Amino acid sequence: MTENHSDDLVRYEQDGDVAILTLNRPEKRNAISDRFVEAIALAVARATENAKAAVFASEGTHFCAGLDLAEHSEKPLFDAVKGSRRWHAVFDLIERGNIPFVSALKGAVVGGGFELAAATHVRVADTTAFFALPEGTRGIFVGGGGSVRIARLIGAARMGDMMLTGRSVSPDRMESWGGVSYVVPEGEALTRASEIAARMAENSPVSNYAVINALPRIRDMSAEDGLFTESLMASIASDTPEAKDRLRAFLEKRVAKVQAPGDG
Ligand code: 1HE
Repeated sequence: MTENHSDDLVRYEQDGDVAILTLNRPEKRNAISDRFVEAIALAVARATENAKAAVFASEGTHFCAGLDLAEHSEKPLFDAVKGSRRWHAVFDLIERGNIPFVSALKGAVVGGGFELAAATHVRVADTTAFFALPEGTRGIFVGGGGSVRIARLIGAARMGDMMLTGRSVSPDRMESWGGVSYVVPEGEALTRASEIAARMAENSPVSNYAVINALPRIRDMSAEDGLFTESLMASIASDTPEAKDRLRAFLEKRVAKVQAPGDG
């Protein structure tokens, strides 16, 4: 495992092809300040350059308490707009970048913390995780892409309920809503997320790129445009030497078949 502190707010480690990005401001429950957003941007760029998949993890008992409310409360209006647009730009590097991201969730996954998790491609929560959107309580609104990403993930009605009531949602309920894909015992989210990322890193990078970039765009298209785009993406993906090698390896029985499901 190599380690290098590009910014101590986000610790960067790499294990083979998998980068581990650890939110590292536990004394403030990993609340995201402007400097924190830039540290995430740096770490994401580094992972995208050097790794084939990445995991967002967290120091302390919580994933992330969202926007740094102390910093935000001092911001003039235009700075708040620019700040929100910066979150959008940085989270877009995660959601529609070149490699898949997995988030390992525990404790508070709140406000902007949930928005960050929603920008990753797979979410793994341990049983201590709780999800909340307390923006209504704080007199603000989501600004980190949640009205698009979280609403599409769990549905605008459920998101509206969370925002209007400020209630906390358990990992099991969030799984039934489609907001997380795996619920694991306490303390095991990072291990499971790392295993999932390692599996993703074995895929063809072009296939991963297509999943990350084509799928969400196709969802936003008409069915007719989506099907046409799918044909183009499928042809590009399968026209690579890597795809041809992988297909040959299957036909020559040199690789494992698809397995029946294990424990998920
Ligand atoms: C913070 C923040 C923060 C903690 N900004 N400083 N997010 C929220 O509304 C969630 C606010 N936080 C909480 O409800 C709780 O802190 C937690 C449930 C996450 C954790 O509780 P706990 O008991 O472990 O910690 P704590 O004692 O509340 O907090 C420890 C310190 O972190 C304390 O500072 P200290 O100087 O008194 O030690 C807190 O003030 C500080 N802290 N959370 C700033 N968020 C892009 S738009 C997104 C909009 C949003 O994200 S809205 C949701 C904001």
